[in-house]
Amino acid sequence: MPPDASSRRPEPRWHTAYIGLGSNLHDPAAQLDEACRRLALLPGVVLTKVSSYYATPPVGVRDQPWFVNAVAAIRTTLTAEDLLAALLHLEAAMGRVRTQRWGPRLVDLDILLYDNDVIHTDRLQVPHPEMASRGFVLVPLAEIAPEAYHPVLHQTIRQLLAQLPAEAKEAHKL
Ligand code: A4P
Ligand code: MG
Repeated sequence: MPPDASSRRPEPRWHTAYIGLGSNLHDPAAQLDEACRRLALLPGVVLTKVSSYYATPPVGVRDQPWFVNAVAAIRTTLTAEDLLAALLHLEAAMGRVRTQRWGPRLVDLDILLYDNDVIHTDRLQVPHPEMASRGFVLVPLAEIAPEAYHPVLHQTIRQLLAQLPAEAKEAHKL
């Protein structure tokens, strides 16, 4: 019997998300290569774009090596919560051990934007609360998605980057 419309599974909904990637230990650029490779293999995730890699001075804890940062654009059928769980799993699989907050890290994957959603739960805040003040996020994000929209500040990434003080924008393309 042919399946009628009512018995078909609903089509999965596709969402657009931007993931911030950072590393400052053990060949950071190679860590980002590996993180992107693994991101593209996640079920329900299509990696659509990756920015250039940028060398950036450490923000927060200053006494640590420079970072390499990038931003990836994905299309995904995962909910934001499931995407976070997948990213935390990916970080752990790559050997990240959480020590000091804002301290050195093998790989850090943050959900910057998820559609135009605003999410505040115990585990997840989207848009990422610090993104608008961070050149290491806005510079690579503006490279691949200048017209992406910040649903809390109601500005595009291009506008947010234009307002950032010059000293917060230091980022050198690798
Ligand atoms: N969490 C909440 N919202 C999110 C989100 N949107 N995306 C929760 C990802 N995670 C989110 O994260 C702690 C918890 O945050 C997660 O378990 C999740 O439930 P974490 O990665 O273990 O902690 P962390 O990274 O040490 O702290 P935090 O506050 O996330 O640090 P940031 O903001 O990631 O900053 N300087 C340069 N130049 N480049 C960098 O990449 N990164 C940091 C870390 C500091 N300085 C840097 C850089
Ligand atoms: Mg993080």
